[in-house]
Amino acid sequence: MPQIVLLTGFAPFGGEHTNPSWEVALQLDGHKFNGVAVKSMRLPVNCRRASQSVIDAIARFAPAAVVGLGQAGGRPVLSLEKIAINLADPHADRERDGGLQGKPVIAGAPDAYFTRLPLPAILRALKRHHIPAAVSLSAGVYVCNTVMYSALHTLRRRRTPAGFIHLPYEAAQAARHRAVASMALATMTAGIEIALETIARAL
Ligand code: PCA
Repeated sequence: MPQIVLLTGFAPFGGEHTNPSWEVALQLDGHKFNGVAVKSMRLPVNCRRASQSVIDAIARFAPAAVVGLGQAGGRPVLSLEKIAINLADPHADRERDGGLQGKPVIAGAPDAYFTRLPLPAILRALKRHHIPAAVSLSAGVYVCNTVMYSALHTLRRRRTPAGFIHLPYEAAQAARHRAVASMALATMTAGIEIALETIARAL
């Protein structure tokens, strides 16, 4: 079986008509990086179901790497997530104090995992190509963090590279909000291609 990298994106949520994470993942589906083919998958915006989908996909495809993408509306740059925590609040998108009602993503599992993506190399490559990006120390407590945590926990013994990158709103979304950060979809797609190239080279 050829090696694959599992690339996940999400359905639209919070009143949006699109989610840049799925737009980008869909564009890259089937692309090959260093002989590793991208398998893109759209996840529901639901902690329990998204977590189960990722765990099932890892069992089914035995990917060489897992890269999750998600929308972080309002963030100005590509956010390379450093940490996933064992806390999920299914209402975090609607509540100002998201996290207070949180429950473990996986009961009895460790409090947190660090990403296993080569963030310094990815950040260097993105900067070289003039794509705005930064390391982020919180993926939140909602579905994105849940997916990142589930992948890292599932793959903990295999040491498979896995991690998560949050994307800003795409420009067309931001046009419907008032003064909010955004990025062109083409720039985000180019950034994720560079990240995948860097990950595939390190496999
Ligand atoms: N972003 C949300 C969930 C789905 C998405 O694209 C998050 O940051 O958790």
